[in-house]
Amino acid sequence: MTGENQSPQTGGTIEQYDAVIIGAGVSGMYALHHLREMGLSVRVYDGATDVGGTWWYNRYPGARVDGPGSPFYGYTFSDELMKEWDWAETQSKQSDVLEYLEYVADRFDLRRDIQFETWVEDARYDETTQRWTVETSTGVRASSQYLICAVGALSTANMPDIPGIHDFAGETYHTGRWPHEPISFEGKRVAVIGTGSSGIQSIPEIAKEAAHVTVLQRTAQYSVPAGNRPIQPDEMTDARDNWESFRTQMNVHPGGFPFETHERMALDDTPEQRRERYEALWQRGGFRFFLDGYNDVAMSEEANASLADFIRDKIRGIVRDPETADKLMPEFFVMTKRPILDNGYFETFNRDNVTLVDLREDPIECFTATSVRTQKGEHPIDVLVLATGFDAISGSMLRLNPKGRGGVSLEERWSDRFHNYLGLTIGGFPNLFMIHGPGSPGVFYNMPLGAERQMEWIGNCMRYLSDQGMGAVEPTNQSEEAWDAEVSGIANATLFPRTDSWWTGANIPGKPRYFSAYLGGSLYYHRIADVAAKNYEGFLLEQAHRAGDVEAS
Ligand code: N01
Repeated sequence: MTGENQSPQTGGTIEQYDAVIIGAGVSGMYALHHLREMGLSVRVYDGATDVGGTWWYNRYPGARVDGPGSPFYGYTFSDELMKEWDWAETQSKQSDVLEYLEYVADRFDLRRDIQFETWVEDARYDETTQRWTVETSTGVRASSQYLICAVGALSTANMPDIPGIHDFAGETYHTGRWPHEPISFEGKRVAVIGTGSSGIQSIPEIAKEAAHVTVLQRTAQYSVPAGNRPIQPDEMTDARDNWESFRTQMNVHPGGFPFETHERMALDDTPEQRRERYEALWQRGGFRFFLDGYNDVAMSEEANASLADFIRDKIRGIVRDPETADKLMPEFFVMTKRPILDNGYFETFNRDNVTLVDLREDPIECFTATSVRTQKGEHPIDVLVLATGFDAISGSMLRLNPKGRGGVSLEERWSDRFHNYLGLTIGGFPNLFMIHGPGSPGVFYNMPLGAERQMEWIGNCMRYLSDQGMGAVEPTNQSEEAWDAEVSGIANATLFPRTDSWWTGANIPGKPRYFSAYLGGSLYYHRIADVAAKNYEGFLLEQAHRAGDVEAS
């Protein structure tokens, strides 16, 4: 169904679609392709000028894939796409990933159904029509039976509220909102706040150019060498020739990658064996340092300590000044903040033009027009880089703040907890689906593959509703509670919830603090398939008020 109607309230026109998708990043692009293939009319809105989402925004120096990388960070839905695209490096740089996504947009003619530079300002559900109405920044209004929120798990920038920060008269950039024109650090004094992935990727690059870099660190981090290297032509050939088998492996692997799994436990090995194993993995580098080590590191304090000690020793071995090395010692359970991959981060502290300030012993007091003032001194700066992360996982849903049944806002519904079922749906918000939202594996899974698999489930659910003559679907409170217990039960068996991190929401003041991601890996996809096989167990289905809303093929 597609077309235009008059709005009964305002008299303005409302475009009519089967589905509206918010976000044209990795998830939204696939959602569009998939729903179009189903024969639905679809419109995508995105505030950016082009596709890419997180890869469009995060252009800071040194931005690269910082998980298990290419050629398996990408879409799997098209064999042709896999055959056509050559990845250059294992840890693809931001511009390469963006180029890939632009190619996908061209290849599947996605842009014709995407309206860019259009921010969705409001989304409301109408119980009588069983449809969503969205209002946008350009004045365009649209009505659709389904609302797909592909708003990104790491999209809403966290702007720190530090006294005087707005008085700072120099240049200020957030890594997640990096300008599109080149930024020169030549001859400038730069302060970087934040030592998560974005800070740790960007600091070595900025230090190569700037006159001086002051790193303002609140929490020292574990980071391992990214091990980035060119992908050899025979590796691409192998990936293509064996694509079917790789894809099968990806679908069963807990993180969505074609790697062997193992049952090895750190506490079964001697300290010498453990060191040997860690050393070999360190030399290879990359995210598999964490995946291929031992299975009990995220569960047992003792196993965790063996890995943490190994990395701390590595830092001591790299950083020449012992006082600086001390400040760089991480103290939390390794892996319970997002593991970080770097390209010479610790080595950067051996440069003459880099100073580390440990904010735990020397906190920021304020910014002035020309400096950042800490308790122990003043640091004159020309540029401030905020690598302060995101209101992650739930933040972009809350920024959208859709209004569901009875006009209840998501902000109200999620005031205490991110209530959801299967990480896909929210009670009181019929026909709204999330991709990579709370309650799903999200950032703990290969994100393009996860988006494809969630979207396939959503498409099947829509098809089921249409076949059954149903107009709306939403979860019951009981199914949300049971899902919450399942998600928390899995997380609480690990060390993850015991550390303050963006995974637990602890980086955002006032945010409900708990671990909301599903840590059961590929088990998740069995769980959601099982619910579908049981005729959408745990959901309330409502008869269509009006026939023919969806004509799924
Ligand atoms: O954000 P973060 P990020 N005063 O939240 C500090 C993904 N990613 O953008 O740890 C002082 O990890 C904060 O300190 P603390 C990746 O999954 C992907 O770096 O809260 N400091 C922390 O050091 C990653 O994990 C890619 O004590 C303040 C830092 O800022 C996720 O995005 C690239 C502060 C924030 O670290 C987020 O990474 C980059 C304050 N007021 C990131 N507020 C690619 O794949 C915050 N901090 C390309």
